[in-house]
Amino acid sequence: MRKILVTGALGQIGSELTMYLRKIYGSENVIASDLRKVEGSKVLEAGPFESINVLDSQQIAGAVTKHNVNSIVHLAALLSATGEANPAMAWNVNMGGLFNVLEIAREKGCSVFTPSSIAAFGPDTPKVKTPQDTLQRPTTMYGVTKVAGELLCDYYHKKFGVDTRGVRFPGLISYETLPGGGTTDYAVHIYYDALQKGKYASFIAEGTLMDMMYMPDALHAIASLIEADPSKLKHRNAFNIASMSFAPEHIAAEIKKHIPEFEMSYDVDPIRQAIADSWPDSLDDSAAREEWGWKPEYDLDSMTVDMLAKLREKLN
Ligand code: NAD
Ligand code: AKB
Repeated sequence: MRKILVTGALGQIGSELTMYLRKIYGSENVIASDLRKVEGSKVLEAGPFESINVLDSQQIAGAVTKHNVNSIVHLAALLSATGEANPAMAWNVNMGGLFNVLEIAREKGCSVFTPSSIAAFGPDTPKVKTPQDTLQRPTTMYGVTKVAGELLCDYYHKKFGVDTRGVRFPGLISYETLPGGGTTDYAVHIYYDALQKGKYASFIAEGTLMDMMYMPDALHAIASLIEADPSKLKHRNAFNIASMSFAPEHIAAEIKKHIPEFEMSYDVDPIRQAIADSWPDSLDDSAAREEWGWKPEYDLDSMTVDMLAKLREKLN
């Protein structure tokens, strides 16, 4: 039986993934952990929780031993915009945390899943249908830590036999927990503002294509890859996965179909725009489809219907 420790479990992905994994493996078998506590979080109420700073390897090792953990889902990290505002901290948290997790996994025989990102690519990478194996020269500190993290995970697999796996997530869109300081956050904020204010000023410019994904597909991807047959995996860290690619005007037009009075304007943030401009427009996810059967369910149309319905319930 899998006993999973989730780091960064109160963030955008972790707050949903922890509950999703608890449904699959049982509440007592999925231990949530984070640096902070979020009042009223379902994650804290519905199962075990440990306060863990991933920069403190003893805290991680203590929880692994205490709960007989054999699988670590490592989510604690700083995202792109926060990382550009504080590059030294992004390096420390993203690389230091991952290194600690991998060392403990090696010592205690745990498997590790950790997400990479479309941020692992840079301006020199082919922009359209970005291949699985291609040039990776990112120009953000976040991207640098993601490429280095992919390499480090592959190293621990090849050198020490640690079962490391990961995906390159696009921007994730969800209604449960707000995103934590990324460049793709506009595609979440727009739904909140459409419902609450009837208008939204996008910090990303018209025409800027980026890959995006609805959270249910992201959760399904993680659960599928964790259980994928290792003999079928030619790649490990990390798989391109994709479901939709759009620019701000496309998501605005989709929202307008449901809220005709919705108006979008632009108030472009040069820092986040430069980050977005350095990332691919769309990824080629054929390796994930071939090696572990990746297949998304949602497109922009079906995601928008579901997001608006779920957010209406939440905000009322
Ligand atoms: P988030 O910012 O929403 O959550 C991160 C969590 O980590 C927070 O709850 C924070 O308190 C915690 N944390 C930060 N520093 C910590 C530390 N030192 N010790 C322990 N916990 C700490 O991030 P997220 O969106 O849930 O992202 C999780 C992972 O997925 C990250 O590796 C991120 O790069 C990756 N990812 C996310 C997206 C996305 O769109 N959300 C896309 C691509 C990749
Ligand atoms: C960010 O914008 O930083 C994240 C990501 C794509 O990694 N959402």
